Amino acid sequence: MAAERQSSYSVIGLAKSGVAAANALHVRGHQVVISDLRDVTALAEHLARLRAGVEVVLGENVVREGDLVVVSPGIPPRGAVFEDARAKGCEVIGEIALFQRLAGGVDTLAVTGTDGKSTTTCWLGEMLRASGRPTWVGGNLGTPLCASLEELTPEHAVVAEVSCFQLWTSEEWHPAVAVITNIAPDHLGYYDGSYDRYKAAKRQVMANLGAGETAVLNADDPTLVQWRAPQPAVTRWFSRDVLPDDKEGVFLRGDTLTARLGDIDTALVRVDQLQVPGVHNVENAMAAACAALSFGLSVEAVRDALQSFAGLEHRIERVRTVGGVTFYNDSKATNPHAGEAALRSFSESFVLIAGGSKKGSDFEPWADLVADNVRHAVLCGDTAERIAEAIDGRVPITTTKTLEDAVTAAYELAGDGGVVVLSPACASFDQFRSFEHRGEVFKGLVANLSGN
Ligand code: UMA
Repeated sequence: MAAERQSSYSVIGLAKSGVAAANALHVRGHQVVISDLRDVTALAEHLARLRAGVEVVLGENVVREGDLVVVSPGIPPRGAVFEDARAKGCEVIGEIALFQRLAGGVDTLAVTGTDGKSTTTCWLGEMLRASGRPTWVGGNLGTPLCASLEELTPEHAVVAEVSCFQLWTSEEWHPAVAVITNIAPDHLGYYDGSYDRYKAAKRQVMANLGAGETAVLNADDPTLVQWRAPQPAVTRWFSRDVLPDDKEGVFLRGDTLTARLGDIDTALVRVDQLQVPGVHNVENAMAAACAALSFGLSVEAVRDALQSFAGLEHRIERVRTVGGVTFYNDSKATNPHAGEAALRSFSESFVLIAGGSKKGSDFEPWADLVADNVRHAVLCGDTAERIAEAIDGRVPITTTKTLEDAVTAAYELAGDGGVVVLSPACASFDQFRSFEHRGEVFKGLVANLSGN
């Protein structure tokens, strides 16, 4: 492998990816210099995780002549580093490509797309775990792939969320299964406004698939429906409609997620057996199931995980049903835009708990969705008054001082069969340390409710 032949590396960016890459190279006995434009104060948290013996340069990016250059995803394509590396004849690779060079052929399943990639990645991870396979889940959703290297055994499978930032510098990226959830203009600033370059980066996820490997694409997406994995890899599909006879994959027949592999259609689960709400989550479920079945997992393992997955923590996470009321925690909705997903996710009208600290948000478009989807709003925190103004009498409102009082009020208002969703549309700092802390407190309050 090239990474083992090369002994000297310039790692660019001293945040999560750079530190994981530098540490992985250092333990393998390579010479590493890591550099970052920021200063020691800004990088203190990352410097604390860097192994002693790695050379550090701050305030500039350093490309040493003859080095293999490893870039972090946050280095934009127009960054001076690429020019410098070209001038010095250095090869440049991204952190995920380095992972593959060092991981020695570990089975990797990759998920990219504009929306839904974190949920699909984690759901697919649950399916692998349900099959009994040791599984490591990470990548763009938080922990860089190089950080897995010290934990992986030959039995492991890795489920990787990969972003366009990671893919465009990783031409050799070669998973066994590649999923693209959907594609829409995003991050165009990074690509100097070019949607074509963004699409090309996403497409890179499946560019190296070979015999026995599979691309899983969204048949309802106008761009992706035109794409195919390179021959001889297989292309499979997921869709909200019954797939045409010439397409294999996972699709909705009525309210049942159904797999078609070969000529056989197999019912997996009904939509109401999924714990996470919303059409977007049905799509995520189908994408993950299609990837898992393509990787050879049993229908039983896929069914188990389809039914047990409770969603990502703090993102429309199902908490508990108590006294006939089901509670969801969407504490990660720290602004009105992020709060819109929850408002679109439930078929029945629900009780919303919203409000938090002030940051000058525009609540009007969000409040229109509240008016259409919420039957009672319980407001607390510094923004309660401002949100009430935006709702403007279209939904009944109860105002409380604390989250504890809000949970009690919402529980009573929801009644048997009702749904309560904490989706604040605001930051948490008026009463909590972080959105995670707010979500934990909410889950604790719900755990303490009695069913009588
Ligand atoms: N820097 C330079 N020179 C430059 C530009 C930046 O030295 O020319 C430095 C910066 O000062 C910074 C570092 O390089 O210290 C950049 O690091 P980074 O932004 O790549 O940060 P990481 O902590 O390594 O995080 C990255 C991903 N960040 C981005 O893609 C911007 C994280 O995704 C990912 O979780 C992490 O790797 C682990 O894989 C974040 C993200 O926003 C969550 N992703 C985008 C998204 O999801 O939409 C793509």
